[in-house]
Amino acid sequence: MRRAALLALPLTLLVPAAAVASGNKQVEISATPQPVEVVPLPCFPSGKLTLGMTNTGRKATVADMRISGDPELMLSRHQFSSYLPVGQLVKAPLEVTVPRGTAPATYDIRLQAGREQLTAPVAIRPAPPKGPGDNLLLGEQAAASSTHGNMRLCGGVDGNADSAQWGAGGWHDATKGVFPDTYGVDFVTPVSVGRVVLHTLDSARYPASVMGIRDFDVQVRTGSEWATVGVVRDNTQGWVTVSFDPVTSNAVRLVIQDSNDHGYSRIVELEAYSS
Ligand SMILES: [Ca+2]
Repeated sequence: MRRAALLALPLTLLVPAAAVASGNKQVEISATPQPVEVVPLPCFPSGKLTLGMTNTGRKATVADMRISGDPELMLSRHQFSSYLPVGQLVKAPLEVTVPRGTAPATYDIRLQAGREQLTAPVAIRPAPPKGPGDNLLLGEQAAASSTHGNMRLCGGVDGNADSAQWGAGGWHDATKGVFPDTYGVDFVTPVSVGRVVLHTLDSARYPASVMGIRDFDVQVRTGSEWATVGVVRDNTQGWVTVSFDPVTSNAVRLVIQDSNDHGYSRIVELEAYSS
């Protein structure tokens, strides 16, 4: 009888002991910023959240964070697992997107690691206006012939035209020394386009006359047919405006024929307007 009782005792202690460890907040979880803001456009820079786990216990551990959200939210990950040294914040990115047209509202992301829980709010903001005088390309789905691995396809339509932030806010192709390259936007519904503005790379270190786009054609698409509405050659400027008779188009693009270094086609920002 006594031996049986001794055997049973450690087994019954084991399960509560494991639960108590997480209940004692051995792992703290965090999410910044709060709220995270999301604009319901495919290339608009928004919805970037940083998740964190901190081991507040006395021993290193492995933790799993489960990530879920309201059904309107599309999350780039649903789990964050990591080895956690004592006292060290371990971070992971979470991207949140919502379908085009999602109405402004606040939704929730739920984070759970052990018994620790955190609710992070997501604020859906209005999409930027696309009326007369507004940049029709801002945040819309970009399309390119190729995109270099260090760059983002969306970098040329993210609203950031600052050449000093070229690495984070620009685009260039992946085919060094090979032209043409194309970059543009497919519209969800046809719009009238009469002016295109190119911001090519033009910084103190990388002036447009050395690294910028030199030769390019502006094309608009009607149905499935592309038409060239502007031609620029021997450009050395960072900011080039091409105006033409407005065309109701379902897409606009640059066909880049050469750059001043004959290497890459570098776009900091591409804009289009109705007139
Ligand atoms: Ca940009």
